Amino acid sequence: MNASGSAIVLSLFLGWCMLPASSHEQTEFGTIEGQVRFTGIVPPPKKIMTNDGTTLLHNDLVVDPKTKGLRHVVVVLENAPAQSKAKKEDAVLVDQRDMVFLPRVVAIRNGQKVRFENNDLCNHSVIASSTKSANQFNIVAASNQPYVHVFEPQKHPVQIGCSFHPWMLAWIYVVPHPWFAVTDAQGKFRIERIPSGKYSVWLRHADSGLQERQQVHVEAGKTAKSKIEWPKANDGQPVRSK
Ligand SMILES: [Cu+2]
Repeated sequence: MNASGSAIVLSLFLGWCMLPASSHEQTEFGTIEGQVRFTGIVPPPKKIMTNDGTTLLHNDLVVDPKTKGLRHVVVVLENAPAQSKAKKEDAVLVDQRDMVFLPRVVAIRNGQKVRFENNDLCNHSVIASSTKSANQFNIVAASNQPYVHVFEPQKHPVQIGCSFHPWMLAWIYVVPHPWFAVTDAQGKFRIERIPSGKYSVWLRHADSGLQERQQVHVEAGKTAKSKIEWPKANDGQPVRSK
């Protein structure tokens, strides 16, 4: 092969290397990322006396003091088309530990299992409250006896409680597609591989009742940015969503 032949081969090779890993995907999918901030005055935490005399501190609003990012906001593409049930994804753990549910807020896809564990030394129970009968149960959760449940999708979160300890609370959002996220400790979220289109994004914070809808245009290969600021907690009175 002469020098020009080598150059052509080399340029073809480089051209191939520089192609995006999946150019097809980049023409159809986009991303939404953003941050939810609570800029109002965060109320002081509630003191909860447990049965054995220890004190728990709880705040409905978990706000990062540096960024004011609000944790536990569930972000769902409200009008995205329903997808078939998730099959091989691992079960999501909702633990009962140190007299609280951990994590307090969970979002799962239709068909994804939830595994409830009790890692305390005392008995707990798990009460799932919902208007849908498939999402209702009430079981005693003894230590080291996990309970697995598959929830049906519903618009509002399933409320999880414990009959022995009224302060124990968690929320499970069951979404009929994979386009959702829960904000992290800085209030940030990111939803990837969204088919391009216009969406209504529903952001909800179950413990306070704070919520907002945003219209977002997802363009192929691009990242749409979403910024949310909530200046006050429902007239100063956090309200639990039903
Ligand atoms: Cu309990």
